[in-house]
Amino acid sequence: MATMTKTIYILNGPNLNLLGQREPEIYGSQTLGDVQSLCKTACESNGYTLEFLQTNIEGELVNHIQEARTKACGLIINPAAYTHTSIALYDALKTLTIPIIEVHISQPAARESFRQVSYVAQAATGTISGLGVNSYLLAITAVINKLDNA
Ligand code: CA2
Repeated sequence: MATMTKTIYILNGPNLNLLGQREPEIYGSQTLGDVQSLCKTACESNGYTLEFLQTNIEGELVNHIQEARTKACGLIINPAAYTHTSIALYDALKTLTIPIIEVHISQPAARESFRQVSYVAQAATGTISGLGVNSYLLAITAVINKLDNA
């Protein structure tokens, strides 16, 4: 039997490289580097490898999602503003058969009207939002539970 890859992809969209540097009242004071370290520890302590990426470019997110088709056993994505606009991300995510968890640091449902639609949610297995950077750790638990109970 082929061995299943044990790599979890975490993709981050535009402006998340600024995490911890602006709007701490909405997004907290931890940096994306801090989030990456927390996620690495959470994955490795459960026997998984982490691939953690950020890009401001929509097409690069599409490329990473396509890469995940063969290289990942689960995908976690914070698409940032592309959540609310991107049919390209929706189409790419629909080609995956692995668990997909959409994460948000804030709670878009409690924010502006333009954040009330998520194209990504329509392709995701589940969504975790509003829990600060802990949303990422809960998403890792969700992916691992899905895989271990499959
Ligand atoms: O709450 C989230 O995680 C969001 O995905 C963040 C996006 C927003 O467009 C989504 O509606 C919800 C914005 C990311 C911007 O990141 C910044 C980080 C620090 C300072 C300024 C922006």
